[in-house]
Amino acid sequence: MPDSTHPDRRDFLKALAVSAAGAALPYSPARAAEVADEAKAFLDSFNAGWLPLETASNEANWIALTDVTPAHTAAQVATAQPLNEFVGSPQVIATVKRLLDQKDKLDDLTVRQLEKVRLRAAESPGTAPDVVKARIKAEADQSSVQDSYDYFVNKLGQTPKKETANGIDRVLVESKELLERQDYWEASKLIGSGLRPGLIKLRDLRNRVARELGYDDFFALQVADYGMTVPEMLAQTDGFLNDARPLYEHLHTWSKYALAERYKAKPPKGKIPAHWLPNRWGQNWPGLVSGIDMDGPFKTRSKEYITEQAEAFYVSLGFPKLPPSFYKKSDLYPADPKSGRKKNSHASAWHIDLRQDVRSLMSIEPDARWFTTAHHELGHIYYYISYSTPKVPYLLRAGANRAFHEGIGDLIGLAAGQRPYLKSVGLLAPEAEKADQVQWLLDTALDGASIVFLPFAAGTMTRFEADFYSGKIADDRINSAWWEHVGKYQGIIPPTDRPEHLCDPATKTHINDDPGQYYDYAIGTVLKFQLHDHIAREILKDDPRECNYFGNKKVGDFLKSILSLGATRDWNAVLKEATGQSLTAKPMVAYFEPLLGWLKEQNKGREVGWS
Ligand code: X8Z
Ligand code: ZN
Repeated sequence: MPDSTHPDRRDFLKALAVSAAGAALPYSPARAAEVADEAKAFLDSFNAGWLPLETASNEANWIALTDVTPAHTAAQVATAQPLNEFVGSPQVIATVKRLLDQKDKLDDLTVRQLEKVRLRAAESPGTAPDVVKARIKAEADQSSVQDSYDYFVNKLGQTPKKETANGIDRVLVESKELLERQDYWEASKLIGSGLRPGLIKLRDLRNRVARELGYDDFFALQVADYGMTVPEMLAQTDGFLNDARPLYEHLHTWSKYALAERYKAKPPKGKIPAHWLPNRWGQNWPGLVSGIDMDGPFKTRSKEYITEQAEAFYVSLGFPKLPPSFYKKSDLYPADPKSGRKKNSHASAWHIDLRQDVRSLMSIEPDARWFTTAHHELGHIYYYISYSTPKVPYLLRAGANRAFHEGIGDLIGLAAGQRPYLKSVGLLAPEAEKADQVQWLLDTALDGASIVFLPFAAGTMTRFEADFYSGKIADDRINSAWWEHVGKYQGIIPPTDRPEHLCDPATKTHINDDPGQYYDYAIGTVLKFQLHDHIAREILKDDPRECNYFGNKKVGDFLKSILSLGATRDWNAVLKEATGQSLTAKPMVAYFEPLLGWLKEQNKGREVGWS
């Protein structure tokens, strides 16, 4: 196992200690070339020390999430410790600061790398070693509690029934019985109370870490990766919410009536009860449009088909086939219940060595949701592959920003969800083929990363985490603050009281193990429609609502031109050069324009909204 006392790394830290003090490399403003040389030498040695530690830590994390055991969690902690000591060493912090203070003497690529080192150091500042150590342990413990959790459904008068996350999700999509729905919804929330103490502890440790290098709080540190402040980020996400609000309110009202019919119940006044909706958090509402059954065609497909067909889409655009190691090393299917193995149930993509070792963790079953998710994950994987070239320094092997990383796979998911393509591969049921375009748009607006998703991503999640880390939410108000956000942004209420010990926000994976970053998905959603609009109109010369990327190498070249840059360029510039525009929700709103008119007609005489 690598550790920071390895002789090479010791030398590196010693040399830095001297240079940070300014003794070994005296600085004179006139000697810009010397500053550049020093920066280069620093980055070379940093990479040499960091990469093996990063790779070992990624590998240990992978094992800990795909096979949750106390030994694997302990190994995860043991491997993260030397990595964090190295990247956050006080000498690294001092040297990076001194070099960035002279950034006018450095080229853009060097500055960008140094900024990444600074952000990475800020996650584990060696100036507060005990806090960093405590954080590593608390992060690993929280993940292990989450990932080893067994869901149980409690039905009145019956012994509790063990259920998988996939099983709960299926009932929430398919069941028409409100009592059963409530049992399953409540089962999905039972995990929260056990995660509450760990989450509070993590909030405090994450904040203490972030404040060490001068960030207001942990949320501000995460936002800093965009080169933005928290108020700037919130202004941006609020802007998306405003743009989507009229359509969301109409979808909310329409869905309320459609669901009431489905459950043979009266449409509720105002907000929608959470257990009525076909997703644990109400983040997407699939399966509401009659005549559009997206799951049907998958009933005759194998689970292997899902990833292979997603790969085929990328390959048709000119991307390479996935390396054989992807299939060998990934963990794509639910764990065999007989094996007793526990694994994280959320999908993720991994770049283990920042070179060719790419993997995905999923629990694929052959259905529409996993089909979309597989396209999303392969978007991350093809991003990794595209920027793993000598042109992109290891420190910049990342998305133009994190939202680009999230948006690319969703873009291909949106393309693979267009009817001409689905028909060509036999995934379009005859009834869905005949459906009006407006019905198809309705399904798209309700499902996936789209209109219904934005109030959750840009509203509930983003605002809750901003408030949680800034200290606006007292410890005895966590659950009530969560539901205030859900009510305000999504127009959803819990079926019954949700007392404080329950901790419903902790039922969302990202709150525990991907914190302070959910706006990535909101921005990724907006970006997806912007890129899609450009591809359809400018490259395919086709209608954005009924087009087909499959097999189009020009589309592939366009995407590769973005992906292969990694984080070597400013994301605003990349977007502007690619689409001619800064980030804007206009193409998304325009995409659904025919739907808004139709919904207004449908909702005539109904009270729209929930305030
Ligand atoms: O977490 C994900 C991906 C992995 S990055 C599956 N998504 C968000 C979620 O599930 O909440 C994709 C859409 C939003
Ligand atoms: Zn993702």
